[in-house]
Amino acid sequence: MRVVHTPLHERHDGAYELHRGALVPSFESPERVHIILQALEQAGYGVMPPREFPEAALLRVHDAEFVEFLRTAHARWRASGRDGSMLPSGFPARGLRRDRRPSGINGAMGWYTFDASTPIVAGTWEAVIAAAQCALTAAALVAEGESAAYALCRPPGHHAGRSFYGGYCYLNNAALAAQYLRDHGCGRVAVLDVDYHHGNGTQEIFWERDDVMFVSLHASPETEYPYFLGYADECGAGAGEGCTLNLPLPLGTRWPEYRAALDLAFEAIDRHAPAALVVSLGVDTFEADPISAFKLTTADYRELGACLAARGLPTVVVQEGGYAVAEIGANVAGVLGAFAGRTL
Ligand code: OKP
Ligand code: ZN
Repeated sequence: MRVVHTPLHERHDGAYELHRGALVPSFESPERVHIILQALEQAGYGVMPPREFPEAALLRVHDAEFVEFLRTAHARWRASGRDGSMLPSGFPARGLRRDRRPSGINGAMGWYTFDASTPIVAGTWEAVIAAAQCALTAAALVAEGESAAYALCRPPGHHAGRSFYGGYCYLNNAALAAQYLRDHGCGRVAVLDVDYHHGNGTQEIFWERDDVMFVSLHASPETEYPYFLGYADECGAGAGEGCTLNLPLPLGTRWPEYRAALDLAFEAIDRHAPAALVVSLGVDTFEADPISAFKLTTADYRELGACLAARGLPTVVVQEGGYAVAEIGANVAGVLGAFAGRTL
Protein backbone atom coordinates (compact mmCIF):
# COMPACT_ATOMS: atom_id res chain seq x y z
CA MET A 1 0.00 0.00 0.00
CA ARG A 2 1.37 3.39 -1.03
CA VAL A 3 1.52 6.32 1.35
CA VAL A 4 0.94 9.76 -0.18
CA HIS A 5 2.57 12.56 1.78
CA THR A 6 4.18 15.97 1.39
CA PRO A 7 6.03 18.12 3.95
CA LEU A 8 3.93 21.09 2.77
CA HIS A 9 1.53 20.28 5.64
CA GLU A 10 4.05 22.07 7.87
CA ARG A 11 3.01 25.38 6.32
CA HIS A 12 -0.16 25.09 8.43
CA ASP A 13 0.71 25.51 12.08
CA GLY A 14 -2.08 27.25 13.98
CA ALA A 15 -0.73 28.70 17.20
CA TYR A 16 -3.78 28.25 19.38
CA GLU A 17 -7.48 27.42 19.47
CA LEU A 18 -10.41 28.12 21.79
CA HIS A 19 -10.85 25.00 23.92
CA ARG A 20 -13.07 24.78 27.01
CA GLY A 21 -12.96 28.51 27.56
CA ALA A 22 -9.25 29.06 27.07
CA LEU A 23 -6.86 29.72 24.22
CA VAL A 24 -4.64 26.64 24.22
CA PRO A 25 -1.93 25.42 21.82
CA SER A 26 -3.49 23.74 18.77
CA PHE A 27 -4.02 20.00 19.21
CA GLU A 28 -3.84 19.64 15.45
CA SER A 29 -0.05 19.98 15.05
CA PRO A 30 2.57 19.19 12.38
CA GLU A 31 4.13 16.75 14.85
CA ARG A 32 1.18 14.42 14.32
CA VAL A 33 2.23 13.79 10.75
CA HIS A 34 5.93 13.61 11.59
CA ILE A 35 5.23 10.73 13.95
CA ILE A 36 2.85 8.89 11.61
CA LEU A 37 5.37 9.21 8.78
CA GLN A 38 8.21 7.93 10.95
CA ALA A 39 6.17 4.87 11.97
CA LEU A 40 5.21 4.10 8.36
CA GLU A 41 8.74 4.58 7.05
CA GLN A 42 10.02 2.27 9.77
CA ALA A 43 7.46 -0.31 8.71
CA GLY A 44 8.81 -0.11 5.16
CA TYR A 45 5.96 1.62 3.32
CA GLY A 46 6.72 3.35 0.04
CA VAL A 47 6.06 7.07 0.46
CA MET A 48 5.31 9.23 -2.57
CA PRO A 49 4.49 12.92 -3.06
CA PRO A 50 1.06 13.96 -4.36
CA ARG A 51 0.39 14.68 -8.02
CA GLU A 52 -0.96 18.03 -9.13
CA PHE A 53 -4.68 18.33 -9.81
CA PRO A 54 -6.51 21.28 -11.36
CA GLU A 55 -8.76 23.46 -9.24
CA ALA A 56 -11.70 21.88 -11.07
CA ALA A 57 -11.19 18.78 -8.89
CA LEU A 58 -11.84 20.91 -5.79
CA LEU A 59 -14.88 22.54 -7.34
CA ARG A 60 -16.52 19.13 -7.81
CA VAL A 61 -17.08 19.20 -4.04
CA HIS A 62 -16.65 22.81 -2.88
CA ASP A 63 -18.26 26.14 -3.67
CA ALA A 64 -16.06 28.48 -5.78
CA GLU A 65 -16.56 31.56 -3.56
CA PHE A 66 -15.70 29.50 -0.48
CA VAL A 67 -12.49 28.23 -2.10
CA GLU A 68 -11.66 31.83 -3.02
CA PHE A 69 -12.25 32.88 0.61
CA LEU A 70 -9.83 30.23 1.89
CA ARG A 71 -7.24 31.15 -0.71
CA THR A 72 -7.29 34.87 0.10
CA ALA A 73 -8.36 34.95 3.76
CA HIS A 74 -4.99 35.43 5.39
CA ALA A 75 -3.87 38.10 2.92
CA ARG A 76 -7.09 40.00 3.73
CA TRP A 77 -6.34 39.55 7.44
CA ARG A 78 -2.84 40.95 6.98
CA ALA A 79 -4.22 43.82 4.89
CA SER A 80 -6.41 44.74 7.86
CA GLY A 81 -3.27 45.23 9.93
CA ARG A 82 -3.14 41.92 11.79
CA ASP A 83 -0.90 38.87 11.56
CA GLY A 84 -0.67 35.37 13.04
CA SER A 85 -3.67 33.07 13.58
CA MET A 86 -7.10 34.16 12.31
CA LEU A 87 -9.97 33.11 14.56
CA PRO A 88 -13.59 34.30 14.28
CA SER A 89 -15.59 35.96 17.00
CA GLY A 90 -19.16 35.94 15.71
CA PHE A 91 -21.45 33.58 13.81
CA PRO A 92 -24.83 33.96 12.05
CA ALA A 93 -26.79 31.91 14.60
CA ARG A 94 -30.58 32.08 15.13
CA GLY A 95 -32.05 35.55 14.81
CA LEU A 96 -29.24 36.88 12.63
CA ARG A 97 -29.15 37.32 8.86
CA ARG A 98 -27.83 34.54 6.70
CA ASP A 99 -28.59 36.26 3.42
CA ARG A 100 -25.82 38.88 3.53
CA ARG A 101 -22.18 37.92 3.68
CA PRO A 102 -20.20 40.68 5.40
CA SER A 103 -17.53 42.33 3.26
CA GLY A 104 -15.08 42.61 6.17
CA ILE A 105 -12.74 39.76 6.97
CA ASN A 106 -13.98 39.22 10.55
CA GLY A 107 -17.61 38.85 9.53
CA ALA A 108 -16.67 36.77 6.48
CA MET A 109 -14.75 34.41 8.77
CA GLY A 110 -17.77 33.89 11.02
CA TRP A 111 -19.88 33.38 7.90
CA TYR A 112 -17.70 30.59 6.56
CA THR A 113 -16.72 28.73 9.73
CA PHE A 114 -18.74 27.28 12.59
CA ASP A 115 -16.24 27.26 15.45
CA ALA A 116 -13.25 29.02 16.99
CA SER A 117 -10.87 26.07 16.93
CA THR A 118 -9.87 26.32 13.28
CA PRO A 119 -7.17 28.96 12.79
CA ILE A 120 -5.98 30.23 9.43
CA VAL A 121 -2.31 31.22 9.24
CA ALA A 122 -0.21 32.49 6.33
CA GLY A 123 0.60 28.96 5.09
CA THR A 124 -2.77 27.34 5.71
CA TRP A 125 -3.96 27.43 2.11
CA GLU A 126 -0.73 25.84 0.82
CA ALA A 127 -1.10 22.99 3.32
CA VAL A 128 -4.81 22.63 2.62
CA ILE A 129 -4.40 22.20 -1.13
CA ALA A 130 -1.47 19.86 -0.55
CA ALA A 131 -3.67 17.68 1.69
CA ALA A 132 -6.42 17.72 -0.94
CA GLN A 133 -3.87 16.64 -3.55
CA CYS A 134 -2.72 13.80 -1.31
CA ALA A 135 -6.31 12.55 -1.09
CA LEU A 136 -6.87 12.95 -4.84
CA THR A 137 -3.61 11.12 -5.57
CA ALA A 138 -4.57 8.20 -3.34
CA ALA A 139 -7.96 8.09 -5.07
CA ALA A 140 -6.25 8.15 -8.48
CA LEU A 141 -4.01 5.23 -7.49
CA VAL A 142 -7.08 3.21 -6.53
CA ALA A 143 -8.99 4.32 -9.66
CA GLU A 144 -5.99 3.08 -11.66
CA GLY A 145 -6.12 -0.36 -10.06
CA GLU A 146 -4.25 -0.31 -6.74
CA SER A 147 -6.22 -2.24 -4.14
CA ALA A 148 -5.58 0.36 -1.43
CA ALA A 149 -3.78 3.66 -0.86
CA TYR A 150 -3.29 5.92 2.15
CA ALA A 151 -3.39 9.72 2.06
CA LEU A 152 -1.48 11.17 5.00
CA CYS A 153 -3.58 14.32 4.99
CA ARG A 154 -3.05 17.26 7.26
CA PRO A 155 -5.03 19.35 7.98
CA PRO A 156 -7.90 16.86 8.19
CA GLY A 157 -11.12 17.34 6.23
CA HIS A 158 -14.28 15.64 7.44
CA HIS A 159 -15.81 18.65 9.21
CA ALA A 160 -15.50 20.84 6.09
CA GLY A 161 -18.60 21.10 3.91
CA ARG A 162 -19.38 22.45 0.48
CA SER A 163 -18.98 26.04 1.68
CA PHE A 164 -17.87 25.93 5.30
CA TYR A 165 -14.81 25.10 7.36
CA GLY A 166 -14.36 24.17 11.02
CA GLY A 167 -13.11 21.44 13.34
CA TYR A 168 -9.48 21.85 12.13
CA CYS A 169 -10.79 21.13 8.58
CA TYR A 170 -10.82 23.42 5.50
CA LEU A 171 -11.36 21.26 2.41
CA ASN A 172 -12.94 17.82 2.69
CA ASN A 173 -10.17 15.42 1.65
CA ALA A 174 -12.31 12.27 1.94
CA ALA A 175 -15.16 13.79 -0.06
CA LEU A 176 -12.69 14.86 -2.75
CA ALA A 177 -11.37 11.29 -2.91
CA ALA A 178 -14.89 9.83 -3.14
CA GLN A 179 -15.89 12.30 -5.85
CA TYR A 180 -12.68 11.61 -7.77
CA LEU A 181 -13.47 7.88 -7.75
CA ARG A 182 -17.00 8.63 -9.02
CA ASP A 183 -15.60 10.86 -11.78
CA HIS A 184 -13.07 8.25 -12.91
CA GLY A 185 -15.16 5.25 -13.68
CA CYS A 186 -15.91 3.91 -10.25
CA GLY A 187 -19.46 2.85 -9.42
CA ARG A 188 -21.11 3.64 -6.11
CA VAL A 189 -18.76 4.66 -3.29
CA ALA A 190 -19.15 4.32 0.47
CA VAL A 191 -17.42 6.70 2.87
CA LEU A 192 -16.91 5.10 6.27
CA ASP A 193 -15.93 7.63 8.93
CA VAL A 194 -14.31 6.11 12.03
CA ASP A 195 -13.01 9.36 13.52
CA TYR A 196 -14.22 10.03 17.10
CA HIS A 197 -16.11 13.10 15.86
CA HIS A 198 -19.06 13.07 13.49
CA GLY A 199 -18.06 13.91 9.91
CA ASN A 200 -20.64 16.63 9.51
CA GLY A 201 -18.98 18.08 6.41
CA THR A 202 -18.92 14.81 4.51
CA GLN A 203 -22.53 14.17 5.52
CA GLU A 204 -23.59 17.58 4.22
CA ILE A 205 -21.76 17.13 0.91
CA PHE A 206 -23.41 13.79 0.10
CA TRP A 207 -26.72 14.32 1.96
CA GLU A 208 -28.92 14.22 -1.16
CA ARG A 209 -26.81 11.77 -3.15
CA ASP A 210 -27.45 8.08 -3.69
CA ASP A 211 -24.13 7.40 -5.44
CA VAL A 212 -21.99 8.12 -2.37
CA MET A 213 -23.10 6.60 0.91
CA PHE A 214 -21.95 8.14 4.20
CA VAL A 215 -21.65 5.96 7.32
CA SER A 216 -20.18 7.29 10.56
CA LEU A 217 -19.29 5.85 13.97
CA HIS A 218 -18.70 8.65 16.47
CA ALA A 219 -19.25 9.96 19.96
CA SER A 220 -22.77 11.21 20.56
CA PRO A 221 -23.26 14.88 19.64
CA GLU A 222 -25.29 15.20 22.85
CA THR A 223 -21.99 15.99 24.58
CA GLU A 224 -19.29 15.82 21.92
CA TYR A 225 -18.08 18.03 19.09
CA PRO A 226 -19.48 18.99 16.54
CA TYR A 227 -22.56 19.06 18.83
CA PHE A 228 -25.17 19.95 16.23
CA LEU A 229 -25.15 17.01 13.81
CA GLY A 230 -24.58 13.25 13.91
CA TYR A 231 -27.76 11.86 15.48
CA ALA A 232 -29.11 8.44 14.50
CA ASP A 233 -32.23 9.92 12.90
CA GLU A 234 -30.22 11.70 10.17
CA CYS A 235 -30.64 9.45 7.13
CA GLY A 236 -30.18 11.67 4.07
CA ALA A 237 -32.82 13.38 1.94
CA GLY A 238 -34.24 13.30 -1.58
CA ALA A 239 -32.40 10.81 -3.76
CA GLY A 240 -30.01 10.32 -0.82
CA GLU A 241 -32.65 9.21 1.65
CA GLY A 242 -31.33 6.05 3.32
CA CYS A 243 -27.76 6.69 2.09
CA THR A 244 -26.56 8.32 5.32
CA LEU A 245 -26.14 6.24 8.47
CA ASN A 246 -25.07 7.60 11.84
CA LEU A 247 -24.08 5.32 14.70
CA PRO A 248 -23.50 7.60 17.70
CA LEU A 249 -21.83 5.77 20.61
CA PRO A 250 -21.57 6.57 24.31
CA LEU A 251 -18.55 8.03 26.08
CA GLY A 252 -16.22 5.28 27.25
CA THR A 253 -16.92 3.00 24.28
CA ARG A 254 -14.48 0.07 24.06
CA TRP A 255 -13.61 -2.29 21.22
CA PRO A 256 -16.40 -4.91 21.70
CA GLU A 257 -19.16 -2.28 21.40
CA TYR A 258 -17.25 -0.45 18.73
CA ARG A 259 -16.86 -3.67 16.78
CA ALA A 260 -20.61 -4.36 17.06
CA ALA A 261 -21.36 -0.91 15.61
CA LEU A 262 -18.84 -1.55 12.84
CA ASP A 263 -20.75 -4.71 11.93
CA LEU A 264 -23.94 -2.64 11.61
CA ALA A 265 -22.06 -0.14 9.47
CA PHE A 266 -20.91 -2.87 7.12
CA GLU A 267 -24.37 -4.44 6.91
CA ALA A 268 -25.61 -1.09 5.59
CA ILE A 269 -22.60 -0.65 3.33
CA ASP A 270 -23.10 -4.15 1.88
CA ARG A 271 -26.73 -3.28 1.03
CA HIS A 272 -25.42 -0.26 -0.89
CA ALA A 273 -23.03 -2.57 -2.78
CA PRO A 274 -20.26 -0.02 -3.35
CA ALA A 275 -17.47 -0.51 -5.86
CA ALA A 276 -15.00 1.25 -3.56
CA LEU A 277 -14.55 2.38 0.01
CA VAL A 278 -13.16 5.64 1.38
CA VAL A 279 -12.20 5.45 5.06
CA SER A 280 -12.02 8.67 7.07
CA LEU A 281 -9.46 7.37 9.54
CA GLY A 282 -9.35 9.22 12.83
CA VAL A 283 -7.43 7.57 15.64
CA ASP A 284 -8.83 9.97 18.24
CA THR A 285 -10.94 7.01 19.44
CA PHE A 286 -7.75 6.01 21.30
CA GLU A 287 -7.94 5.63 25.10
CA ALA A 288 -5.29 8.30 25.72
CA ASP A 289 -6.58 10.90 23.28
CA PRO A 290 -6.52 14.30 25.00
CA ILE A 291 -9.81 15.61 23.53
CA SER A 292 -11.83 12.40 23.24
CA ALA A 293 -13.38 9.75 25.50
CA PHE A 294 -13.49 6.38 23.73
CA LYS A 295 -11.24 3.56 24.96
CA LEU A 296 -9.69 1.84 21.96
CA THR A 297 -6.19 0.44 22.43
CA THR A 298 -3.27 0.15 20.05
CA ALA A 299 -4.07 -3.56 19.63
CA ASP A 300 -7.67 -2.65 18.72
CA TYR A 301 -6.43 -0.63 15.72
CA ARG A 302 -4.96 -3.80 14.23
CA GLU A 303 -8.40 -5.39 14.61
CA LEU A 304 -10.00 -2.34 13.03
CA GLY A 305 -7.61 -2.57 10.08
CA ALA A 306 -8.39 -6.26 9.69
CA CYS A 307 -12.15 -5.52 9.66
CA LEU A 308 -11.72 -2.82 7.02
CA ALA A 309 -9.33 -4.76 4.80
CA ALA A 310 -11.44 -7.94 5.03
CA ARG A 311 -14.16 -6.29 2.93
CA GLY A 312 -11.89 -6.75 -0.06
CA LEU A 313 -13.04 -3.45 -1.57
CA PRO A 314 -10.65 -1.08 -3.33
CA THR A 315 -9.99 1.34 -0.47
CA VAL A 316 -8.71 4.88 -0.06
CA VAL A 317 -7.72 5.58 3.53
CA VAL A 318 -7.67 9.29 4.38
CA GLN A 319 -6.13 10.58 7.60
CA GLU A 320 -8.45 12.62 9.82
CA GLY A 321 -7.95 13.18 13.60
CA GLY A 322 -5.87 11.67 16.39
CA TYR A 323 -4.19 13.84 19.02
CA ALA A 324 -2.37 11.40 21.31
CA VAL A 325 0.82 12.25 19.48
CA ALA A 326 3.10 9.71 21.16
CA GLU A 327 0.98 6.75 20.02
CA ILE A 328 -0.49 8.13 16.79
CA GLY A 329 2.14 6.41 14.63
CA ALA A 330 1.60 2.96 16.12
CA ASN A 331 -2.17 3.35 15.92
CA VAL A 332 -2.23 4.38 12.26
CA ALA A 333 0.35 1.72 11.37
CA GLY A 334 -1.84 -0.80 13.19
CA VAL A 335 -4.81 -0.02 10.93
CA LEU A 336 -2.78 0.07 7.72
CA GLY A 337 -0.90 -3.13 8.48
CA ALA A 338 -3.88 -5.24 7.52
CA PHE A 339 -4.07 -3.56 4.10
CA ALA A 340 -0.36 -3.85 3.56
CA GLY A 341 -0.55 -7.57 4.27
CA ARG A 342 -3.02 -7.83 1.42
CA THR A 343 -1.23 -5.64 -1.09
CA LEU A 344 2.51 -5.53 -0.47
C1 OKP B 1 -11.36 17.34 14.50
B1 OKP B 1 -11.36 15.88 14.04
C2 OKP B 1 -14.07 21.21 22.31
C3 OKP B 1 -13.39 21.82 21.13
C4 OKP B 1 -13.39 20.89 20.00
C5 OKP B 1 -12.58 20.80 17.73
C6 OKP B 1 -12.34 19.34 17.58
C7 OKP B 1 -12.13 19.01 16.14
C8 OKP B 1 -11.84 17.58 15.89
N1 OKP B 1 -13.85 22.01 23.46
N2 OKP B 1 -12.42 21.29 19.06
O1 OKP B 1 -12.62 15.31 13.92
O2 OKP B 1 -10.50 15.02 14.77
ZN1 ZN C 1 -11.91 13.74 15.39
